[in-house]
Amino acid sequence: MKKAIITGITGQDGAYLAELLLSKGYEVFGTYRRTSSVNFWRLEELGVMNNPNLHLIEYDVTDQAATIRIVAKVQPDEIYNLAAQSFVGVSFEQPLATAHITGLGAVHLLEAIRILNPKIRFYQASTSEMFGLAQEVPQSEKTSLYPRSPYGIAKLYAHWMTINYRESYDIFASSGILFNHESPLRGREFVTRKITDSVAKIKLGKLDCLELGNLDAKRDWGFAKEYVEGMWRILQADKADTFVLATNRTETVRDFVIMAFKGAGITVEFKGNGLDEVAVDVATGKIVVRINPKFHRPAEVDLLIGNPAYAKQILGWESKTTLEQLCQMMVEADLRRNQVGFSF
Ligand code: NDP
Ligand code: GDR
Repeated sequence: MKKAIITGITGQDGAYLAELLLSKGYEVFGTYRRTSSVNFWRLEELGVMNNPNLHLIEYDVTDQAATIRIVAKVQPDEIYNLAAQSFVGVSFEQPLATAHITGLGAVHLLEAIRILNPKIRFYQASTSEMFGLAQEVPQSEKTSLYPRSPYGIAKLYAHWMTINYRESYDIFASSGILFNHESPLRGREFVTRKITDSVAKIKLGKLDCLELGNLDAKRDWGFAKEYVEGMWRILQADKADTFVLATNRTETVRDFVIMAFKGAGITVEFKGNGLDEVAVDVATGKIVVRINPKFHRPAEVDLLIGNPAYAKQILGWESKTTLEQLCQMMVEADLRRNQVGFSF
């Protein structure tokens, strides 16, 4: 039975990856942080909490000694480093905490592997945010990097350290440059889930209006459950490498808003410009979306669209769920949850 450590098991990807690895017969050691009220709602929704092969371990990725102890104790075959301060907006307010967790955290794990057992396979959760100010369209493994946030820069450091440990110490250390991937398990601060949750609340009469920032940003959005399959394939490849996982389709935040309302049976129309832009419910004339400048970022990533050809060629991985299907799945989940007062 293979053993895997997943850091950040309480997050969206951690939960889906745990479900996948358990279904493949792995013994999974998932790490979570001590907080005043830990929540495992995603693992509960996926129904894996009581799986006897799932072990939950309290751990903080900023603690090097704890990292060594956990790796020594578990003796894993694979480590998936998903732990991060992963919210771009917050990284502008907490650049140092983001650097410690999102940047240095990866190196704590790489050092543990180097010291204890260089045969352990390591996956680093790199991100399309590293492309930042896009130097090329679509972006591939060969596109040069120009991050635009403390988060993107911390991830860039972890990404290059992963490559450096691969080249310096012959460690099977791979990096997945994943474009945005969403699901009903997405955190509510991220724009897609914020939109689908608010659309559900508006539909049910629990909210009047949704406030957003930059509607022009374009993202390549895929379905998270497919992307964790890609992570697993990356660690089963013949050699360690860097892979882009993406859909190769990009849409604006504005388009996602229209799609989400449509999914709840509401037709909206955007009117006005800049900070005065609003979306109106065509049937009632009510304003259902307006701009709040507090959601604008000091520096923005305007356009992301990935080229996943290399992952398809080497891993046989490709995204299958369309954005319309994904959006519909999220709207329906949020409608169900809001009907019963679910609060995550
Ligand atoms: P989430 O924000 O949902 O999950 C992040 C996880 O990291 C949570 O379990 C969180 O714990 C944990 N964590 C945060 N700080 C620490 C710490 N100091 N020590 C240990 N664990 C910590 O992110 P996703 O699941 O969406 O993403 C997974 C990874 O992939 C992240 O590294 C993210 O940056 C990266 N990524 C995500 C993409 C996406 O579109 N989703 C795209 C590309 C990369 P807690 O629950 O306690 O907060
Ligand atoms: P992103 O995701 O920054 O791409 O990072 P997010 O959903 O936060 O933002 C996407 C785009 O939407 C714009 N936007 C808003 N964003 C949020 N969160 N809230 C709003 O109200 C809002 N209005 C407009 C943003 O400005 C941005 O352009 C995600 C995270 O999962 C990272 O961890 C991951 O690495 C990248 O995706 C790939």
